[in-house]
Amino acid sequence: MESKDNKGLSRRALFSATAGTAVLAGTMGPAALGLGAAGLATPARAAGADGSVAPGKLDDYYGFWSSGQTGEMRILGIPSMRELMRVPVFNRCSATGWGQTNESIRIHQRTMSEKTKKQLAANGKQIHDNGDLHHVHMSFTEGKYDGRFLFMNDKANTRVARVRCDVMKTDAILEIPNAKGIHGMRPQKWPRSNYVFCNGEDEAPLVNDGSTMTDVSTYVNIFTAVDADKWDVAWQVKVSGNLDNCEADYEGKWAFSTSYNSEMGMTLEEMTKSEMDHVVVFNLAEIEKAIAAGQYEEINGVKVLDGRKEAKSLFTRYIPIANNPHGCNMAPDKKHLCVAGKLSPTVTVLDVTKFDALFYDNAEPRSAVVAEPELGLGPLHTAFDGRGNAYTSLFLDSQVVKWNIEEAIRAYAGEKIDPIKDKLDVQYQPGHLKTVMGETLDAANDWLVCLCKFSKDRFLNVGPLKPENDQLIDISGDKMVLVHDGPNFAEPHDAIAVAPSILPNIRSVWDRNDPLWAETRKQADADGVNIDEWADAVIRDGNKVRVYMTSVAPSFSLESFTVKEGDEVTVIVTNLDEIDDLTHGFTMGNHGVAMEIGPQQTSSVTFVAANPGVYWYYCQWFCHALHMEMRGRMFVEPKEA
Ligand code: K7E
Ligand code: CUA
Ligand code: CA
Repeated sequence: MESKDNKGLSRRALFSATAGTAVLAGTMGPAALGLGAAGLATPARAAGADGSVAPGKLDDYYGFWSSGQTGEMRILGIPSMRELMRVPVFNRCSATGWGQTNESIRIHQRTMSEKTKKQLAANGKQIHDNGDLHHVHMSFTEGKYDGRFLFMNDKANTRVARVRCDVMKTDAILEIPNAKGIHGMRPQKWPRSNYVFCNGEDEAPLVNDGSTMTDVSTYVNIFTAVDADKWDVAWQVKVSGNLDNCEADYEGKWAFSTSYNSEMGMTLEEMTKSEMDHVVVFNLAEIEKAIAAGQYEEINGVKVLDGRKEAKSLFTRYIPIANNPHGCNMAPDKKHLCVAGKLSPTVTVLDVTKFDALFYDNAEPRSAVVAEPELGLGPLHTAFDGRGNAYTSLFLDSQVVKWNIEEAIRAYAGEKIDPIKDKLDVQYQPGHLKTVMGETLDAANDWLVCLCKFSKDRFLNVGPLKPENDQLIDISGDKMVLVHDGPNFAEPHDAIAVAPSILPNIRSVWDRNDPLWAETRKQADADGVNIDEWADAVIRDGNKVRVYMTSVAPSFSLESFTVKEGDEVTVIVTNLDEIDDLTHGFTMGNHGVAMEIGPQQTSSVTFVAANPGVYWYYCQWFCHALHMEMRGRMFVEPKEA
């Protein structure tokens, strides 16, 4: 192993000369702007009246966007709506190697079931590299965002994931057993996010072994509570009907889910047959009591309770709601749950302080309804400001309607009063909408983002597949004012907006001992390679070869290495640069291999070298004036005949 340090030479020789090379070298990151890791405190309001943010100015808020069927999380600035970062989660990322590096594959596989492994292996794959990421929510402490984690669901492959806010990288994925199609997902709000609640949307036989499709009486839907710290399933509850969106309260007593298929129908006609569907209320204390007392059935290693109607348990109550309801959103008044009707023009307001009576006094389920304003066609989701107002998206009317919760309650009680304050046309057909911090006790009164499923005519035509449209609405005054259109690729599904003061500890450089590559480090230790300094090593272990190299701009510590045809090659790269934004990459030419190595990060990737010859590897993240020269050769020797 040789040891050298070319850091001083390269930086003096190539960075100091002109500002031009500094830009090329990527030093115009946060460091150059005078913002260290702790430099992102709440800025003085940056935006102009129209939401514009001048060049060089920072946004007032972080926006965390789910991307639907793209499977990643995105970070936008609010109000500029500039896209700041993409965080791969359930997708395969060409730039970062997410879904290909050993570190990311371990995260994918840690909770993978044998069935999934078999399915993947049959298709020559190690992981699911697609996902349908509908919802992203931050962890809470006492009803407020705490800046620790972001949680998100994968409807496509029945998973949830966790992103660590200090580095904005996915650090855990959980495949949920028994349930099918995780859709609604919410972290607990009080006392903190000990649980992440997950709705299984799709009905299936609980023992899904191919014995029947037609006997629908064997079909069940499952509500799951994930232990957010241990990243395991805490418990599950079987329910009647399916589960769509979910929400948590501000007292730590309840979780709620909407169901559009109380009919347990298998066709569209059957699923929309009833006038009424329902909201399920989950009683957390009763569920935890039964789990602690061992009154559960164990299915696929998970503790499962029966909360179906016929079980007449204290785990659940079913509140009838018209008609194929969708969003359920808890107001920051800690008291009111707003359930959007979708096929009904109403939002049903439930007073959660009346829920004890449903469980313990046999109260009529609809006795918890305190308002049901008629708002317009296709209500999907509701957001809140800090002044008692609610904002509901109307999918069919293509509008946002602003209404006052207290006035809706008074109107329901018989007073002649119109709770609707304003309606605004949006373009077009909105799904989710979010106010700043609006799903917390810190709900703000400045901006609303409305995530429209269609952008019809708002942008240049780009072919049969069109962008969708995130619209920014100023809600500071009495009237809502549309200030910005933001085209977005599939799909601006849901979003949250978070003040930078919640996230003071975002790192700019990795900790060398980050747990994300602990296993890789263990292997390096076993191989006697010190990956914390300029080093290289080629370790042969049968037909497995581990190639260690470090990098300092603009060099890899290995200019070439040799393996044999058919070897399984693992390349482990450690980026020793300590400078903000100095990310290197490793791409192996003609091998479908590429990964990101951030400053002080270790990444590794494994592939089989199937064809003899010379192959160049190179750094694919622009890092230096000599970035193009940051490359080396792999020689694959032919197998001896
Ligand atoms: Cu409304 Cu998947 Cu959030 Cu769609 S759910 S809109
Ligand atoms: Cu290192 Cu580009
Ligand atoms: Ca229905």
